[in-house]
Amino acid sequence: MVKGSQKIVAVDQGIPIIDMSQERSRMSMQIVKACETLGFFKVVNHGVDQTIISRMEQESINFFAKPVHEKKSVKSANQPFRYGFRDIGLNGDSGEVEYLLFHTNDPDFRSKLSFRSAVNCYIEAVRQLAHEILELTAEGLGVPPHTFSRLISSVDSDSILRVNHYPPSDQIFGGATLSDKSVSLTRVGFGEHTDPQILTVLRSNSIGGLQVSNPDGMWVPVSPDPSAFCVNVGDLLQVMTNGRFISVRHRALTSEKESRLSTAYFAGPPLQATIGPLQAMVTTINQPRLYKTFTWSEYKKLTYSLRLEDNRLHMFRTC
Ligand code: GA4
Repeated sequence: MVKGSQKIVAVDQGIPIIDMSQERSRMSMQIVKACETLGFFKVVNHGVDQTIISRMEQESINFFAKPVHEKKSVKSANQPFRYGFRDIGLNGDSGEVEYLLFHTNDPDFRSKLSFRSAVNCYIEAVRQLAHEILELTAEGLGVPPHTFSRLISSVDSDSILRVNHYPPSDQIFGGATLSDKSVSLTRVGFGEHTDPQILTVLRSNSIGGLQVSNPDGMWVPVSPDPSAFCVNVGDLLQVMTNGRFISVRHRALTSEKESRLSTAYFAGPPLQATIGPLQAMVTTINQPRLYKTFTWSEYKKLTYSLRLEDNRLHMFRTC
């Protein structure tokens, strides 16, 4: 069941929606503001072809409907990248979720997927969207346009695709009828955490469950909108902006009666990329340097040595 006393506020309270068909300078200002205040926003009129999205969704539904032994046969030589059921990460975290997790440029794993063509088209579309958002972000901050986007467009960028299926909670209970109607069947599908990469672009079906933590520490449920993408700041973007942007904590709860399906693209840099606060974001008096410089490989290693909800960023603080 859902633990903790953190309060839940109204759906979508304070969640910015950014219309990507509007004028560029307005968009870039809105993106920067959203990244500074919440670290999370929705984009609409994003230009990603609906056929690509629908194909990806239908193929994912078909995949998760397969018998368990078939799903389990989708493996990668690389341990965390595979089909997974309940287990999250390497240190004992779990949730009411089954998922597919893979590097976006791992041809070996993708070749094992029956729906690789839908996946390839989807990855290309969301990669372009993430690229565009990062260029707008740079423009809004007044730094060179490719500052962030170059990190994710390199051929060896370490980006990940995750397809999550959250079965309805009444299925988790095995269909048993609970006589006490006041018992909530809501369960944690994916526990609270921040994303370690630069930026995440997520889409879900029409079932809600995603919640983000606002600056007052309250959970804000995000209303599902299959025609929008949700975007959140990851740890590396918080570091590069010297703490100006917020790598937002978020979690996913299961719905009582319906399956939730979400697809997240985690835009990451090459393993050897050096990450640290941008010079333009540091001034000796007002914005002293908050983080040390590290490689993505070092940060990723640390990430996998910790638990899901752990705060990894403070280990790289300068003070
Ligand atoms: C959270 C964001 C992505 O889903 C992910 C997750 C990864 C995993 O599931 O293997 C992690 C988690 C995520 C952060 C802490 C570690 C690693 C599970 C976990 C306990 C793929 C990622 O990059 O980091």
